[in-house]
Amino acid sequence: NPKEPVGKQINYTITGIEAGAGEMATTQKAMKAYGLDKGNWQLQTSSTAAMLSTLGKSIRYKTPIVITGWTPHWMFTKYKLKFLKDPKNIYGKTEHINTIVRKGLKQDKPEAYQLLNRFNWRPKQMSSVMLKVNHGESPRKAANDWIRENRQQVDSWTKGIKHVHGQSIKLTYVAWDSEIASTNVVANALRLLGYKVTIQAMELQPMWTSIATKAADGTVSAWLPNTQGLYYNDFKGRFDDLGTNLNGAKVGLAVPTYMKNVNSIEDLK
Ligand code: PBE
Repeated sequence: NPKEPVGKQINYTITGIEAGAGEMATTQKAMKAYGLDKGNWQLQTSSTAAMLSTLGKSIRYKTPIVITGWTPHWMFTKYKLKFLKDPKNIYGKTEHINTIVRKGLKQDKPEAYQLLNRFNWRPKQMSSVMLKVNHGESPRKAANDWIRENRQQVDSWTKGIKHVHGQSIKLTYVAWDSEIASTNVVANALRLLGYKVTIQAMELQPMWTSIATKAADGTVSAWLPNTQGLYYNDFKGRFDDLGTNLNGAKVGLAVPTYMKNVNSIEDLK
């Protein structure tokens, strides 16, 4: 019944993603801050794929839905979505994605370290790789195509770095579209230097652990300062932060634009 309050229409449910995602922790915090925890609101844990499929169905039938959204992601190009205003600034205005490597990498694999240190690109570029993968291209091929089309930029990452011959290196990531794109691009750039690269997808907590315990060499997947801030602080001192590889990411609750009366998280109460 479209005349009912939006909460009632959607069973007071925020459609979430994987339990371990940084955004899920931030959303729990937001629900407290906005008093949604005291009503009957709940954050539904599922998977990104399930969230996107539920979102797709809602859009098809123009029914209301509140999701944990983020960008860069094709959900914002494929669908007309808006982030809900967050006057208490729980999610932060923008996020950046950092490159995090294990202690000792600089000494052990200085060539890889240097490339990882230089790697950076822009949201539009990340989106273009994501879109190709979403249209069915293999991540490795989409990354290679992007590298071929952006040779100058990639050269600026590899310039002057000595080639290695089959040294191995391992990157870890979580299989979100953004991270599939960035990890494959960096993996292929490392391959240009002669590295034998392994990329391994895992959940977020094991990903941070893999760097801290030196089971992996690095990741380009750290959404900060808010989204994965908990992990960053927990593992502080057990990794090297090589700084930002992408600026202008954003995380927050999002709804389809046809939900005209819902513009702020406060409108959910
Ligand atoms: N995300 C997408 C991740 C980072 C990339 C926002 C779902 C998270 O840690 O929540």
